[in-house]
Amino acid sequence: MGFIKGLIKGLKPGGCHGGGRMHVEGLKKLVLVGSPNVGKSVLFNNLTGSYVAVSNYPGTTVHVSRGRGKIGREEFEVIDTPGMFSLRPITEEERVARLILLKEHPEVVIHVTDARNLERMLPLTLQLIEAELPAILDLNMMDEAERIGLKINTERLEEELGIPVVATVSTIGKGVDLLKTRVEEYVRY
Ligand SMILES: Nc1nc2c(ncn2[C@@H]2O[C@H](COP(=O)(O)OP(=O)(O)OP(=O)(O)O)[C@@H](O)[C@H]2O)c(=O)[nH]1
Ligand SMILES: [Mg+2]
Repeated sequence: MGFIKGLIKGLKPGGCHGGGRMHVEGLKKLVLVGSPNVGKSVLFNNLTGSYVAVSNYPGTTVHVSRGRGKIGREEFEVIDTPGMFSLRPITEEERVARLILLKEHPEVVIHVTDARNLERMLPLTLQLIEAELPAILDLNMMDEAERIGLKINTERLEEELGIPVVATVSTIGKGVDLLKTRVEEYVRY
């Protein structure tokens, strides 16, 4: 997957479509990415307070939500991106999600997945790692996964991937505190 590094090198920072003008001054950025319908927006609402802005990404009709959320002692700008399957964009939504990842220099990228379909979702996790983005894997919808008898060994997955892996049920906030702790650790080291 060396092509991803090629993509990054080919992108000049701070170009005309960059998120530069949308920066909330001084705040580190936490970006949520993942396939459509996996719970990114529910998690976004869990992580952010009441101040949320929804705007079109410059030059597109794609909506991006930005909010602020405190994790540990630090406040982050939390960004909810449109659903993406791959860092190689096909749709406009994927193009926007990729631009946010590559141009806004997030401190943390949470890859939100549907734990029931992990196999289908792991390729994007691998692409994020390959692109050297600071990724955390969120196995969301664990309630549904457990209901159909799925068991996932998160420690083993962490070892194999070399990134933090956390299980959540975003709709009831389960696992979200642990996810925040992992973000805190990630940013600190
Ligand atoms: N059972 C269960 N449902 C969840 C969980 N997280 C999210 N959902 C539901 O899944 C659906 C999709 O959630 P969203 O947060 O809108 O998903 P999204 O990833 O933002 O989707 P897009 O914006 O289309 O990319 C909603 O009906 C949520 O209530 C979870 O952990 N468990
Ligand atoms: Mg959403």
